[in-house]
Amino acid sequence: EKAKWPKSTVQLWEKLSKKEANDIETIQKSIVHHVTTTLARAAYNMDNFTAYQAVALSTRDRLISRWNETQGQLSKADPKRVYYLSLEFLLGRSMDNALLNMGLKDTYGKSIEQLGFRMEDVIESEVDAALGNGGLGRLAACYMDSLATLDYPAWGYGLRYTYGIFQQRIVDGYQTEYPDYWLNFDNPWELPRLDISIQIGFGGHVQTTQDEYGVTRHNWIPASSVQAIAYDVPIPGYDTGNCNNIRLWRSKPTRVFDLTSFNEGNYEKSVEDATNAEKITSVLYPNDNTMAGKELRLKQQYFWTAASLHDIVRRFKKSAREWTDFPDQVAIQLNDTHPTMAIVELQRLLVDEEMLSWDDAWDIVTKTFAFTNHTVLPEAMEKWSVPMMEYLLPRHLQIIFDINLFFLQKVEMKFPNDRGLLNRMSIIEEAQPQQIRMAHLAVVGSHKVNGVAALHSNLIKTTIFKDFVAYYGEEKFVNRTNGITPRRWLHQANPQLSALITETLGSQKWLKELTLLKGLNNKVDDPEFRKKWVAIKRANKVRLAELIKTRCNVTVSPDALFDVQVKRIHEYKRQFMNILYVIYRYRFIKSMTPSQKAGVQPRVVIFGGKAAPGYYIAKLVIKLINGVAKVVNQDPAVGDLLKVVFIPDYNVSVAEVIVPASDISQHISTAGTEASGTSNMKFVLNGGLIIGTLDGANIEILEEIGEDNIFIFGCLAHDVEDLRHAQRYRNVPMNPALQGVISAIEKGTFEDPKVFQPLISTLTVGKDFYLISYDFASYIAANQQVDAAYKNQEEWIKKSIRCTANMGKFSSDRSVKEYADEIWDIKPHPVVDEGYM
Ligand code: GPW
Repeated sequence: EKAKWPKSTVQLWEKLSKKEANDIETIQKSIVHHVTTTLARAAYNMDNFTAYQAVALSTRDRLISRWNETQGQLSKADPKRVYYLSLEFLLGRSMDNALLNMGLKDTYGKSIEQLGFRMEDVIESEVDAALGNGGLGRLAACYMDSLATLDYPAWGYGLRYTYGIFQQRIVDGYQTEYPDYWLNFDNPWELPRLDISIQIGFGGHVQTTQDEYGVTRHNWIPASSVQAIAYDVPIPGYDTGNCNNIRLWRSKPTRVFDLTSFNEGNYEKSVEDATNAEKITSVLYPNDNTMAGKELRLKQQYFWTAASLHDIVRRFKKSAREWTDFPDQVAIQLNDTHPTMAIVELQRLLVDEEMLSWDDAWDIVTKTFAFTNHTVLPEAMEKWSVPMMEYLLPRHLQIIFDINLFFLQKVEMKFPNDRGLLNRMSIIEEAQPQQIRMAHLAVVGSHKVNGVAALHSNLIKTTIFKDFVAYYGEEKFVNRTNGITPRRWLHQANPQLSALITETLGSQKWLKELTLLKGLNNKVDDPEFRKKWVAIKRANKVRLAELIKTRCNVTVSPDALFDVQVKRIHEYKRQFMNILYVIYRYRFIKSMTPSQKAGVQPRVVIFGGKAAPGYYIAKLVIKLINGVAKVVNQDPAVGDLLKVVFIPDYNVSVAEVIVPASDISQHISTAGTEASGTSNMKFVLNGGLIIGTLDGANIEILEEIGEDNIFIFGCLAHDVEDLRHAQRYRNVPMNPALQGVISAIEKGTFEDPKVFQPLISTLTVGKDFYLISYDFASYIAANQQVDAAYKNQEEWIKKSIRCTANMGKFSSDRSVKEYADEIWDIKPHPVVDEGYM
């Protein structure tokens, strides 16, 4: 204990734990030190990857020192904190981001250049941390960046998967999946906390007893248990000493509990049990916007929420406070329904272990949790079968039934004798077997429920949560439009544009106050500025063209219009409609005379994205895109007028190359299906125009940048139900242009047409649920407007500048502030630089 030490010892520690300086010489020393000792390499026997490892370790030292300082000061002050529970944190690479946020990139760049390495090459050696599927996981990462930058006391909690999202390779046009064993080389961006271990139970039975006051007590006796081990990922804020934490749990076998098999003399069985324990955090489920219902996934969810809650409760208990103070110290945000078991686990801890009354406990629980919904798609709604829950978590099942009973009793009081209503609102769905509706449980257990864009937040109030709005009132249901961090998605991904903006606005303040970008509106009429602007876009397109050459072996001209659709492959996102239009365009070009061709705007159509491994139709869309690409790219009648590429293995670091290079990107989901979208924000922030439907955040982007700077088409969310009804029950003929395209596929223009029959059937037998035929005419028209607008380059550049200038609203700093002020009720807590490591 420090307090017992003689003064001289304390002084010695203080002297030796002064922070390292950040001059070139000190940094070079630290890099070489890591090369020769930590990595045990000879100084001259080095490649880019070794250089990366050494720079990463040196960067990590500085991160840890900030982490210690921040967390030490927070422990003392003990302000209210927010805990962001997310099954996914899609961080991508860390080094570039950490150096930029800490303001050390230039110094490190110079340091390693003198040592014989180029920063770009060293950065490229890092593998992505891909612990997420898509938008939901990347949103969590952007929010962590903003929370740290704004000095909010915030921790993320998640799982440390051994395998992240699979790697995608294209073989014969088909997606094939390979395991993403990202921890092959040590991960320098995590701090293993092997001392922090929490025991998590599964299965068993519930013991019911009467205590000395005659009160019924429930005691869960699990049949087996596993250990949760903490791995901490430091998240440095930009331009602040603050450094937050994401705690990821890894499952390990317990040494104390699972001795049954061993004691029965069954050694092999006990080793098998141990291996099963490790399985819990072995793999990220690769489904986006769909629910698979696998038992191991429920195990993951409980393992993670129970470990996180134990940790949170332990931290709370360090200070002598009343349980009623818990919601004044702790806010927990549920990122979708995945962590909903945390509601049940906290109620169990408070009632069974802390001996609070049910009502007192429930009051604390509902004041603590808030819930973000990210979709209205029925196939994504999480439901767990009652028998599975009973088998894995018997006490939790009892609690869920009690929560439901007390809730429905209150509903009955407010709306008597409405059996249909109780049926609809029940947490338990009366199916065979019964199902637990996690979204209902999340709503009932939270004090606030939010959607992720204005349209979406309104939609959930009129569809999936309609009855709940009638019961709780409007105030519980709020909107928090998503945002993205401008640090990664402009400053880091587009350094040249970032530099031009800083030069133009006179400082870097815009990176923390994104609405300052409005200042660029004055520059629209400055031809010199426009020249610089377009030169940067072109340089970014050259870089993307190089990536396309390497990955797809297709040569594309940076002078063509770059048209991009990168996102998870899903029917509702309508990549199918995009490639059908490409076929239309291809056939149109082929029908032209040479003089007509001279008037065609050359386009490169760029696709990227993963399909869930079990999503057959989505995988056929990838196959079709590659089939079309193969034919179009080698057709001399088309030449450079049209190229089609599918960039394999789309991920965060590939997005950082694609986003700054886009002229137009596609956000074309059927209205009402894309809750928000966040890549739309990334593209527009980088001066890329978008073509999109009136869906998700597209609507708010339109409001901010103005209708002259965006290409909108398609039906309204409000009309979708009627249009689907017509598709189903009346014989609506297919759009004739689309009919022509389908015939071309069926004639075998792109390989064996039999392959694509199931895909085509979604339009016919499947009654075109996503309304591709209905929207096709306006989609063609919008694409013609894009071509026409691009012809007028000076006007196009003006639109591009206006895009960037008016995107201030979509900073995740704004989103996070809105959560902090009205949902979490937390305040910034800036760290004081005391100069110690
Ligand atoms: F189904 N989103 C996602 F709601 O990326 F859980 N994965 C998912 O599994 C779900 C949603 C879920 C996305 C939405 O599709 C997208 O519109 C939104 O911008 C993003 O979450 C962040 O809110």
